[in-house]
Amino acid sequence: MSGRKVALITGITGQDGSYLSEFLLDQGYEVHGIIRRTSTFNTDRIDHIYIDPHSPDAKLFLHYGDLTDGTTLRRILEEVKPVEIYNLGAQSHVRVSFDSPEYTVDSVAMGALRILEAVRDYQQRTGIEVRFYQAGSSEMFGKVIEVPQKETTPFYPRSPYSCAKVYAHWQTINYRESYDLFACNGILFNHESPRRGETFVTRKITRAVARIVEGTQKKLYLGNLDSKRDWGYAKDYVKAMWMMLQQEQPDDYVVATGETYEIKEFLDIAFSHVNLDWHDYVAFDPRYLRPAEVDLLIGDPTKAKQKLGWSPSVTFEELVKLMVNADLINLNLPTPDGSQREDNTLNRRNFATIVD
Ligand code: NAP
Ligand code: G4F
Repeated sequence: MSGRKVALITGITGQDGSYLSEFLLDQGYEVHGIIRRTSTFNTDRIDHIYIDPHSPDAKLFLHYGDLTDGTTLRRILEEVKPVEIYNLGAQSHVRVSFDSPEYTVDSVAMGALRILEAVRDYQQRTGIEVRFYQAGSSEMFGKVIEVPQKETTPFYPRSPYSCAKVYAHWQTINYRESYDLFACNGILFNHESPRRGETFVTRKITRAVARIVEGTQKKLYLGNLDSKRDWGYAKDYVKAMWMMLQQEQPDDYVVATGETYEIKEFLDIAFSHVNLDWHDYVAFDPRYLRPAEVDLLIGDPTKAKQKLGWSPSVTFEELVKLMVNADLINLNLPTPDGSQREDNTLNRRNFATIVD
């Protein structure tokens, strides 16, 4: 591996992209991210680490592009010359993937293929190794075949999103074996944080708790409360991505806590943290049901622990409480345990814009 520390991240404006950027900057990397052009700024999660690129201190650089636009991806690769690529970009909402299957598959499955093709050509032409991380998902396990789920558990995807992730997973292995690419799949179980998108169930709940305390929300409408998830803390999980690319050999790893909880248990902790009973607020709306559900996810992180030396640092209860606290603080409300802001994404210094 060369001594250059230059990383390229797709999906840099997402939950994981923002934590990974912070982590890589701390490790001394020059970080490049691909962002989509939007009519309003969508860079809230990275604004606090963005410095005007004219400054000699700038280490974070942004490029307009899209996973559905292969030409631009190739051009950015040629320009940036990264030694590590983290492919985190995706239409990542499972329920939405049933509404927009073609777009989901284009960005998730074809997007990964487009980058792999670009890396293959670049590496062949320049002889420079580019290490590649593919953001795989526990959703790929889908229907329960084996518990806990590990690297060898067969996939049974149950949504357009997870079918696309399975495709990207196998193409990553195919390119590793066919073209000798240093390409790794992370099979990450659900990971959450105060930066989690507001329409995923955990953040939807913690945000509602804060708004109910504030008095601006009366009810929380949810779908299926019976599914179980293995929920960890996103900050821990992005470190595992980096660890995979620092190994001598490329490989695939499950990243999980090894514990699973029902959504009802998440509700219990979140509401009781502010002395409320969720049964008084939660109502059912069939709109949030999926045509096919993933009932039980629980991962076996033994390989990641043994080979990467990775382990989760935040318990389920701590995770729920830190998310509720962050949403209370966002509304300028006191936290029950007096904790302060752990997250700095609202301390906006600049808009992270490329062309203004
Ligand atoms: P996220 O918050 O939804 O972020 C997704 C990122 O992808 C955003 O930056 C988004 O940009 C970008 N994106 C969407 N469509 C794109 C396109 N066509 N071209 C380029 N970029 C595009 O997701 P996350 O939670 O950070 O997850 C990161 C990755 O890990 C995703 O691939 C997800 O599927 C996967 N994953 C997540 C989990 C989890 O529990 N969080 C678990 C397993 C795997 P905008 O900001 O412009 O929308
Ligand atoms: O929070 P969710 O939308 O996450 P889901 O479907 O597990 O997917 C997330 O984790 C995957 C890793 O396993 C990632 F690959 C994926 O990108 C994403 O980050 O839903 C969790 C559970 C589901 O069973 C869902 O049916 O919560 C249930 N649920 C119940 N009511 C709800 C709601 N989910 C959402 N989003 N909104 C609801 O109102």
